[in-house]
Amino acid sequence: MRCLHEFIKFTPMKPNGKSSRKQSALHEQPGVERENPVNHELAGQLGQRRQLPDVKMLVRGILEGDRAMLSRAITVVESASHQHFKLASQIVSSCLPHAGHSVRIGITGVPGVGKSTFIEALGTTLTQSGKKVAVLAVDPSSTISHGSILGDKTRMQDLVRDPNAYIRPSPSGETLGGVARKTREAIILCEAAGFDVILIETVGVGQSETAVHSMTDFFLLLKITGAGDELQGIKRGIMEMADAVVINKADGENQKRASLAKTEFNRALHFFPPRESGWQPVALTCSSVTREGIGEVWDTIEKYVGEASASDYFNHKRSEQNRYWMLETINSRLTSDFYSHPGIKELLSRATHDVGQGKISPFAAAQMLLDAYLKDQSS
Ligand SMILES: Nc1nc2c(ncn2[C@@H]2O[C@H](COP(=O)(O)OP(=O)(O)O)[C@@H](O)[C@H]2O)c(=O)[nH]1
Ligand SMILES: [Mg+2]
Repeated sequence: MRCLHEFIKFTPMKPNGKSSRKQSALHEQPGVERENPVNHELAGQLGQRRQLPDVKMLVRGILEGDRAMLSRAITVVESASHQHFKLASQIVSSCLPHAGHSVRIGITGVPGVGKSTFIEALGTTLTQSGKKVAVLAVDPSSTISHGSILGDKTRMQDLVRDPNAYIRPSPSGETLGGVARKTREAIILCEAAGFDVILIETVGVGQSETAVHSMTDFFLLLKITGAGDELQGIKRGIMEMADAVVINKADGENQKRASLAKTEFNRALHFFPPRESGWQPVALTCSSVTREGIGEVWDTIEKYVGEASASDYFNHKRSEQNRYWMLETINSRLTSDFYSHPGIKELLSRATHDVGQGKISPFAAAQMLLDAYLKDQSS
């Protein structure tokens, strides 16, 4: 195989002297313990079982609704290990024919708006009516905090103990693309395990809302009332994605303001172009504490599902999402392959410097890097 350097005239960078781990003021002192961005709980679960789990056994367990098996399978799906990659793909493929029979609901809103409390309220309302509810999360910020938005399970005390509910925190130590793909696969496994409603919580960080929107049937934006300027500061894109805006904490003294905000949102939602689905997004109020209005939120979701199923938009949207995720997977795989290529890493660092210095145009540099990569792939 020919080396990348043969294709590009860049002089290779001087190798860094590996042995020169000089002590300097900047050098990290020994004894400082860094938190590892690996989900210890999951790593532990996998570590305890040196042997790879049996796909047939896991799939059988999932189809029987065995949560322990479901958890183990999701752990495999979330694993970054190469060994598990093939296994994960086999599990997902085996579950796929049994998946799809749920309502997938995305829930977004700024931290503190009451997402977890709302999920507890909606989730328990649903399980009381005999539904099986799974709660998943897409939280790119957990990469930084090493935690998870669902770490606050204290807000979901009833749901955590509910035999008809399953709560899975967001995989940590991952990019948004990684988290999103894994969550999408977890949805399939939960559906195969017989969950009727999948609630996916996310915070408005980066592109996480777009990612969750592209894997759900119904997208719900949670809001609280402020100083009467509720519409200010909301990203237009989020309003365009929302199938419902739910003003939470409509209790006590807040009730009146919440109802005013509802009117304001309903008016604003009418100004957006009609949806492909034909659905007119609505604003509602609720209190996740007193649970007033929670039933109406569910009625709205059911109404949407009924209308979208009747017009076949429901299936159409899911097919579109599948296509999107296929392309997204290709894009992310190609991008990560390109950037993690050892030869490219070195050339890229050189090119970045030269482009910065104006020695070469950005387009010419990009072209050279891509040519080098593609030539290396075909040789
Ligand atoms: N009064 C009132 N407080 C609420 C309501 N929903 C959530 N909260 C409170 O708001 C705070 C943040 O809630 P949490 O569910 O953790 O928000 P998240 O960060 O969006 O998940 C907590 O103190 C909750 O008790 C509600 O409907 N009414
Ligand atoms: Mg929360």
